[in-house]
Amino acid sequence: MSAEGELIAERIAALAAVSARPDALERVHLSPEHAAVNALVAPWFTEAGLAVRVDAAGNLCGRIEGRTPGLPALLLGSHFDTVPDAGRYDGMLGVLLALAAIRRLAPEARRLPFALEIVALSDEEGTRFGTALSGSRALAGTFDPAWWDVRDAEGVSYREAAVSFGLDPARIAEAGRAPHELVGYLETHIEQGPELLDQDRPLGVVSSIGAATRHTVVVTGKAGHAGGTPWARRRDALVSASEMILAGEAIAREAGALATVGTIRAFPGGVNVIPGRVEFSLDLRAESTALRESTLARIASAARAVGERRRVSVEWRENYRADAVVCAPALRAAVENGIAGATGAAVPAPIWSRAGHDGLAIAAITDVAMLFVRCGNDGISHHPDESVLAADIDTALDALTRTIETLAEH
Ligand code: HGY
Ligand code: MN
Ligand code: MN
Ligand code: MN
Repeated sequence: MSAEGELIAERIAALAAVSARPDALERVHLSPEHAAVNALVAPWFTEAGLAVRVDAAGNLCGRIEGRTPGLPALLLGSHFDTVPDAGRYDGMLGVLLALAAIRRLAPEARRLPFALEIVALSDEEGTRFGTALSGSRALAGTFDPAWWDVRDAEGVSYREAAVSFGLDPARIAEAGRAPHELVGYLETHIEQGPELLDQDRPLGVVSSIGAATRHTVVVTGKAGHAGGTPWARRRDALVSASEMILAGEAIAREAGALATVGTIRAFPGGVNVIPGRVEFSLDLRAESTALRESTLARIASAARAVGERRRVSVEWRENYRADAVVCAPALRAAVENGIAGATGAAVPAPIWSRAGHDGLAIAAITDVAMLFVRCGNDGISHHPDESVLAADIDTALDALTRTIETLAEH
């Protein structure tokens, strides 16, 4: 592993140590850990030659000028926040690879036809408030003001968290970037799946970032005594929800989409009480927006049919929606050139990203592209066993640097 690779590994360990929990990696938007990570990394940005700032949304930003001051920037980066019990590479590796590439190119930045910017985005996951991509949405100028009043599990509102983080909610628009300020957004990210591992490839190019939607589904029946209520009189919200969830999985499998129920809560929650109400989350993804929509409609129809048969009501609350984003051909070609140069091999067929990424939001203001890094450990992610191969970090840095140089030549 190169000295740069070693430094990235050390910095991954330092970032992973900043967690809200002693037993697992967990770092959420506008938390003390988010502030601690921004404070930890800002000197790394400065040391690489970047002018550093925290934007009005709490994103850590850096910029180094190109051949003349004020040129549009190639934006690099990824996110710092995590899911609960996270791995240590999702998001963080992309920020550190972008930083290492900029550090390599800084001495010759004066010949680049664009500025280089890096952004360490927060709230890509939406773990704390359910407001996924809010950091990149602020950068894209599409921040949803309704988010200010969303509360976390402790009852703290996004607005209160922002103020205690030192932000002024009234100035969120200042985080917005205009299209003419950017030449593109290039994110390096672990694949979060087994495709590259199965193909025995260290790196991959992304064709598109898949469409996704997240809902809270509320099933309402009638609570009652677990013994005294005869079968014919039961309106059991949990059994009904279970039937809906299984139907949804079957529909998604058949459609080639991906459906996940990550959380479920049953009320009132007594072991000898028939659940009168259930709330479960549904995360649905597909390669295209059309397939996501048609699959969602089929799942909703199946849930309605179960509700009618079991005499329970079904309410859908959408929390998040992102239409599929096709990576820009010119940026994608530069990534393919970077991969070919770094690996000395033909570039593997592009992969559509099953995972969502900040490019879904940033595509609103500029072209996006992604460089994928192979995951080890059967491709597992959003889990402490998430891993990458040490050699792949070096190869990814080489490919990312070459990608930027390819863009500089055109
Ligand atoms: O959920 C996702 O796909 C991403 O990891 N936030
Ligand atoms: Mn993630
Ligand atoms: Mn991620
Ligand atoms: Mn991402």
